[in-house]
Amino acid sequence: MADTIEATGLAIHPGMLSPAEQRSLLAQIQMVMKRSPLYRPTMPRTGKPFSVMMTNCGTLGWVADKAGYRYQPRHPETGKPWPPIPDQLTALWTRLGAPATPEACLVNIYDEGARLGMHQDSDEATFDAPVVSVSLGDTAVFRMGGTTRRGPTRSVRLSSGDVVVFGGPSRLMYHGIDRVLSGSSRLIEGGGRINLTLRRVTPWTDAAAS
Ligand code: MD3
Ligand code: FE
Repeated sequence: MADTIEATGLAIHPGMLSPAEQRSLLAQIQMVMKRSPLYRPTMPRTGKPFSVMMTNCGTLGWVADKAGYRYQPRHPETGKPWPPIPDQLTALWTRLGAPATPEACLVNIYDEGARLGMHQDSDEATFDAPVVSVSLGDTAVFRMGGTTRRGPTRSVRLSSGDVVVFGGPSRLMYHGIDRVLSGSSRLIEGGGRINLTLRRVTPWTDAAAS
């Protein structure tokens, strides 16, 4: 059962993944990163580099470069298709009641000092499915606001094994990562944090029930 379920459609599941599940998921993601190397995205127009490194798995991956933000089926540097989403993550998506199957899994890598400014996720062609976030490694200070850029925000710590479902109105809330607490987890050799976000990018069709 989720620790926090709100009218906003947000559900926080602290420690949903056991240490063994975290280790097996980390091994799967390390294989993804071998096939699909991390790259450093840049801000549209300015070309300013992100402090977060990224890659993806799934049929579509989110990329950022001088031309803009978009989803595409291939890695921007290798030109190869993204590897498939590990079964453990697809099973988690289904277990959480999310629809159809996830199309994109964005892998965000935070080293000491990396952060992610407040933003809204709005590059998808549907907002009807939730975004599912899985945290591995060092604890992050996550900031969330409302559905407009201004207004009150609150801060929540996301630790290794925590799973958050952003559905309903919370799907369009502003959010960011203020900082990562280095040395807070021993999961990842050498430290750091990995965040996985599972998403639908395009609408799906429910199979008709007779
Ligand atoms: C709320 N990632 O990839 S996870 C992102 O920890 C992103 O790497 C952060 O924001 C990270 O876009 C935050 C929590 C999260 C992810 C996606 C969301 C919250 C969200 C999408 C919609 C609403
Ligand atoms: Fe986001």
